[in-house]
Parts: sequence; structure tokens; C-alpha cells
Amino acid sequence: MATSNHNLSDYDVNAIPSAQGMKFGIVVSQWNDNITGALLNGAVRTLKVNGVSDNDFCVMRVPGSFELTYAAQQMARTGVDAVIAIGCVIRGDTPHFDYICEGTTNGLAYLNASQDVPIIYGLITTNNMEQALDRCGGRLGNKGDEAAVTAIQMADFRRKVREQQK
Ligand code: DLZ
Repeated sequence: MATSNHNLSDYDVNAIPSAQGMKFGIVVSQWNDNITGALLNGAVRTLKVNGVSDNDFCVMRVPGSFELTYAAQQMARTGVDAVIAIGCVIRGDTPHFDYICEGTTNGLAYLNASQDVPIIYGLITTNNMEQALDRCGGRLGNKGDEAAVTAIQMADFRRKVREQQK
């Protein structure tokens, strides 16, 4: 799935809602932490640029991407407006890659549909380290920035829907 025609890393700050007063939870996998650390930095920078204060986001780390589902579920129960799940799975020599990608993706998708809080998919799944580096601040932007933009948009959506229900 090409991202070259839809690179949210180049988003227009004025085109997305202010995130001032919104609360976010970020869960981050420690596997490939050179990549997930850069994705996290991008996400945090983007939240702050859009008005999120230091007290309004919480970062928690888990061992691997497979643990993101449990972590995101727990984080969703803490009163946040959205949860961002960040991980990086890089293909190896065995089918393990497919199982972790599928398990994590299905887990996060299930949570997104079943929790009251949007769960943002900040998992990158690549064939090699070069492709991962391209996506965490390299040639193809930073998918952490993009996850944060999406989180703000979905938190705003959630707030508006709730307003309409009053
Ligand atoms: C075991 C494993 C492997 C082989 N590769 C990755 C990876 O590329 N990225 C990642 O986030 N996690 C990996 N893991 C760890 C699993 O996600 C998980 O932590 C363990 O299977 C324990 O549940």
C-alpha cells in the first residue's frame, strides 16, 4: 500500500482541530526500539505542536508489538480521548512475522471497534530495517507524526459525536 500520495507527515497544522485539553495514551513496543523510539518522538512532537500539554499524555512501554493489544485496552480505560499504539515488526526468516502482524492488527482492530475510545494503529510492518528507517523520520516521513494527527482527528470526532448525543 503506497503512502507516497498520502503523506500525513506533511499535514497542515491549521487543517486539523486543536488538541488543547485532549488527553492521549501512547503504548510503545520495545522491539526495534531504534524505530519505535523515533516513531514515539514524532507522535509526541506532533501532539505538542497541536496544543497537548505535558500533563495530558501518558507513555507506557511494553516488550513487543504483540503486547500492544492488552496495553491499549488498559490505556483506553484511563479516561483518555484516544490511544496510540506504536510498534515495528520486521520480517525475519520464519512465519513468526505474519503471526505477530496478524495477531496485533486483529487485536487493535477489535479494540477500536469495541472500546469507547479510538485506538490508533501506529504499527509499521516492513520487509527490512531500511524500509522501517524510511518510515520513522526518513524518506517517507514519520508514521508517528501521522498516528498523532489521526489520534487528534478521531478524538475530535468522538467529542463532536458526544456533543450531538446530548
Ligand atoms: C518475538 C518477536 C519477533 C521475532 N519479532 C518482533 C518484531 O519484529 N517486532 C516486535 O514488536 N516484536 C517482535 N517479537 C516479540 C513479540 O511481539 C512478543 O513480544 C513476544 O512474542 C511475546 O509475546
